[in-house]
Amino acid sequence: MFHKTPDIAEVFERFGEGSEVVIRGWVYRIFKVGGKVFAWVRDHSGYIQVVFDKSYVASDWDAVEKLTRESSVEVKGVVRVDARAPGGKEIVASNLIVYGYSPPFPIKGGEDIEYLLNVRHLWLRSRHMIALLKIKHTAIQALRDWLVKDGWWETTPPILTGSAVEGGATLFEVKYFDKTAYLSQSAQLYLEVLIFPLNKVWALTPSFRAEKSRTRRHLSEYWHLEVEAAWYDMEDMMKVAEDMVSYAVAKILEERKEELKLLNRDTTKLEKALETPYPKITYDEAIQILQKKGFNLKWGDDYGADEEKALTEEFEVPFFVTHFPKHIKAFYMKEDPKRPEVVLGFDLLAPEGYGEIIGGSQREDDYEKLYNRIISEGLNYQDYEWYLDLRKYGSVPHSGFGLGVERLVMWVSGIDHIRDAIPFPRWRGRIYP
Ligand code: NSS
Repeated sequence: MFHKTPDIAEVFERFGEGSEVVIRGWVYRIFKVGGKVFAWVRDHSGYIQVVFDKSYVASDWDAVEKLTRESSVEVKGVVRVDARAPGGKEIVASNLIVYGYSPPFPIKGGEDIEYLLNVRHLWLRSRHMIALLKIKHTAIQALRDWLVKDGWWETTPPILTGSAVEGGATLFEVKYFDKTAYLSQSAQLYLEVLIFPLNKVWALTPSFRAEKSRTRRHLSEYWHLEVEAAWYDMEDMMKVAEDMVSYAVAKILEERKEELKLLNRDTTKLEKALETPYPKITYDEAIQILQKKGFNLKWGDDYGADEEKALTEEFEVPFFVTHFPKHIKAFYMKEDPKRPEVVLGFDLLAPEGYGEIIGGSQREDDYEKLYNRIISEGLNYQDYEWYLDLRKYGSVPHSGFGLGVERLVMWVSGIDHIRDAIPFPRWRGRIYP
């Protein structure tokens, strides 16, 4: 039944005065002036004004009069160039087919966030959400393009897992037949396995974190792009991170101009992220900066969103924080041979208050050291036997990182909450729709 009709954007691009077109979409706005009915019809590509004039419309006029917002329609008509129409063109309709009328739409404008979350399945049709969905598409495509061009293998690690990567506190348990399994927090350990057959690997998967508190930047389910490579040290991996991020920002600036404009994004700020390398500070320096700014922190303390926000005031571009104290970081991070109290770990923080978008490290590749870390963290050694095997059979220096796709989208789009960087946000208390 599908016959191809032009996208609405194509009507603006390819169809001149007098050409006949058929378009399909949803009524976005409707108003009646002097016996005529004006409907703005939208599809994924944009919207166009359709003019229904009784004397031109061959189909039932009643169908036109009954049109409502969000009715799904097919319109046949003739293109007319008219400066008064949005975008400079309109369609003078000769025929209308209504696929589905819509009762009064539950979103009229001005509703609060809680309400909009409950009608999320309908709110996703808004121009705001369409812009964000498209920016995310372009972000993912750009990241993938970069990796493919640079020779990385895409892989498919599992979501149902037997052990924690990022600590037990945020694990979601699942009943797995007569056992307990967990939803993946990170594909990292599996990607570490896959570098032995494939050298340089990546995966884009959902990751799950049972975050207890609601914040602007935490979801309980998010999209995680993770990379892992044999023979790469921490510096090599930081270069991958900055090249990938700056490439994605460039693509979004180039291909999503309209959407960034609709979101009122100040793109001059974003353009600064095109230039690499990004600045690097150590954890020690970060602590000094924070102390000067009046934070009550000492060396060895972990820090959170407020501190990260304060650090971002020092930079106009994304920047790295490196060499964290061992005890605040995950068991798999390699200890710095020059300074055993710190690890070869890094975060990439986005400017303008956004904070961490990437977390990564060089991995501990020494069997004994890793074994001891697993034991001293109180982890169950049996759960990680297979992981330790990687340090037994041809261990190799290697590194990797994880990028939170919604964190990237949030920053690039300039939105103040992560919820609109994902169509169906989940956090504690919310699993609808
Ligand atoms: O916990 S991370 O910092 N690191 C890892 O999971 C590593 N195992 C990744 C790796 O090296 N392969 O998470 C990585 C990123 C982090 O920088 C955020 O951008 C994002 O994942 N992240 C989140 N996004 C949204 N919501 C939540 N709750 C969240 N947690 C992490």
